[in-house]
Amino acid sequence: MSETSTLSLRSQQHPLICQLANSIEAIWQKHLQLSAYLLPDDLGYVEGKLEGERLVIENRCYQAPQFRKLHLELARVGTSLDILHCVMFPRSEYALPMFGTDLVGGRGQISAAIADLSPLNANRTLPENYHQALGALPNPEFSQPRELPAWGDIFSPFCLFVRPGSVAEEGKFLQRVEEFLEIHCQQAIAAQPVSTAKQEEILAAQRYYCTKQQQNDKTRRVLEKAFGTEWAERYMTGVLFDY
Ligand code: BLA
Repeated sequence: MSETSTLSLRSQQHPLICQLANSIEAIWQKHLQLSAYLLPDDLGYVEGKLEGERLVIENRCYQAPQFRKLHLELARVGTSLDILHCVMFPRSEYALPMFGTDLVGGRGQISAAIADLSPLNANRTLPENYHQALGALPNPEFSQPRELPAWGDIFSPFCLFVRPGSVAEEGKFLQRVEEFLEIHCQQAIAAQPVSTAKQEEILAAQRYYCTKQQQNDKTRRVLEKAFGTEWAERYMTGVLFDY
């Protein structure tokens, strides 16, 4: 996907989506040694129809020494639904959590804003240094917290899931996600490779995380309506949450 058209979709989306997309890329570029990551076939840019409305998906994908895949996706359905999706998949050599964020909104309102650093180990707890760093952050209040779905046992106690109630709350959400990303990139570049036994555990935890995310019916439904069942399955298991 060319730089200009990704930037143009971003600039048409909800301001929080545009701001978060810019922040994610800036923080990645500041800390990580990015290189290209090739998506399967031509899934970088896709268009489909959802109930007569155009669904456009634009992907930015990189890799880095500590991450097998850094995925930032922007999507727009007609003029009514805007989506930002981002996941940082660590390489199994590093005992790092999985950063993920999803913003879903439309017609001027973000309905779902979620961000987490999700544990990737057998007992599903964050490494101690993450616990300390995240616990030391200011923890702002939000007027409309949201309930995690049943498959959400993958998320950490630091998971933030809200419907931002004002521009001020959108700003607070953005700031907290930026803090998560700063901590995560700093921890990642300081991380040392782990034993092969530990790598097996990390891989199993990454599979568990992806299997759970694949159970998100709300995401699946949007993709199925626009592109059909088979395509949606291939996209959810091969692009959004591959392992
Ligand atoms: C919710 N995700 C949603 C919703 C939609 C999508 C339409 C419902 C919004 C709402 O309830 O207000 C759709 N999300 C998409 C689509 C894509 C996408 C089509 O990313 C991609 C093309 N989802 C993630 C990641 C996380 C995540 C990385 O992709 C978390 C780290 C979470 N999305 C997530 C959760 C919900 C959600 C927890 C709420 C699900 C529910 O309430 O059942």
